[in-house]
Amino acid sequence: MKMTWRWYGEGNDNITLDQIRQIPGVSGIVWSLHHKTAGEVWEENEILAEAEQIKAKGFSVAVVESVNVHDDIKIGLPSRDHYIEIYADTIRKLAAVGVEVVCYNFMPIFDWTRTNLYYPLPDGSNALFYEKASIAADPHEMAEMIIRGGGDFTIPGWEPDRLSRLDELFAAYADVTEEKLFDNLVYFLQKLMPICEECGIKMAIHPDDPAWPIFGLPRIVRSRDTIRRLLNAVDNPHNGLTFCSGSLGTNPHNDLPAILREFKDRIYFAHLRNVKIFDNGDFVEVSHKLGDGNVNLPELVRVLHENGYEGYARPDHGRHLWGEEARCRPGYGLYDRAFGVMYLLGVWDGLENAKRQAMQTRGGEIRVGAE
Ligand code: DNO
Repeated sequence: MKMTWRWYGEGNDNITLDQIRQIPGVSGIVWSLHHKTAGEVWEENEILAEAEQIKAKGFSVAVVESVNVHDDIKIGLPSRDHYIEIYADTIRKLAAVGVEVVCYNFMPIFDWTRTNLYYPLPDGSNALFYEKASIAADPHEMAEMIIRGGGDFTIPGWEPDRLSRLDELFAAYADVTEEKLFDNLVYFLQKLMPICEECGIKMAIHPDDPAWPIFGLPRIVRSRDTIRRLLNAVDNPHNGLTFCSGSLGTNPHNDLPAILREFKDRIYFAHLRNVKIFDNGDFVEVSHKLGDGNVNLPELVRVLHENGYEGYARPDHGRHLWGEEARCRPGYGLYDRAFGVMYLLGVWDGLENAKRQAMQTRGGEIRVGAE
């Protein structure tokens, strides 16, 4: 398992690469050109400049999160082929600087959705929260809340310019059923696969967050069955998954260890975090520690270890600690994510030690047996 850290780029993140270097075990930066809107061309020199800056601090640039997919592709409009060509062009350019995995999502209009970005936790910290009842309300209101909550930073998937066209977008998606959205995703992936094969990029779709339809919009990557359907429909190793315990874990019926086992050969990136689900289905993001939420992270790390996981992982979101919410991106503060890294690597290192010891013991037994 290669540990990574999501960084939004110089001037676009309150955390610096020098700070990240001091978190033990982080070998890669998960990056993107965050100023690009979906469907925009990524220029070679921009990609190179970002990658060079990250590499100069000793990090790998192997994972990009995200290259956003244009709505015309998701809706299935005739213009989609044009946008798929642009996407393919970006993929080729990314491969040239050492990118191996592209994390993306296929959620209509919104990316991850929360109703409160600073929900107070009993320990005095605060975190992202989702309240089912307030989602029934006007999406405009929620969009404004999230944009406001981002403070000086724009939040990927919640860019003000896209959201000013919210009504237009909802109208465009009016006929996009779950089936249509699925077919459009398959169409997109089938077009991309030859390019991915040629340049070695793995596409790793991010599950829908939360793992159910919202505002009447379909969501199609939300459970073991829906993931299986997608991976089978485009049965190519370059069509893979970002396993996100925080997204899939919002639905307590999702058996996370079973998902890790079943798709072990197609998981290239893992977002490992915890959520606490309330009795009414609302949920809040909590620390990585066992017992603080509903996700059993030590068990997930154990299954990854048992799978021989060699892909990338990151601690994903964290709570905002010690007042850092005044300056950090919602969900992307420094402290809780750094704790997350150490927690996850602690479990992993323990498993590695146990494996080594077991091998030594077995080696001893074999020697003794041979005497
Ligand atoms: C949330 C992230 C998602 C993810 C996208 C991938 O913090 O995990 O926004 O980056 O869904 O396209």
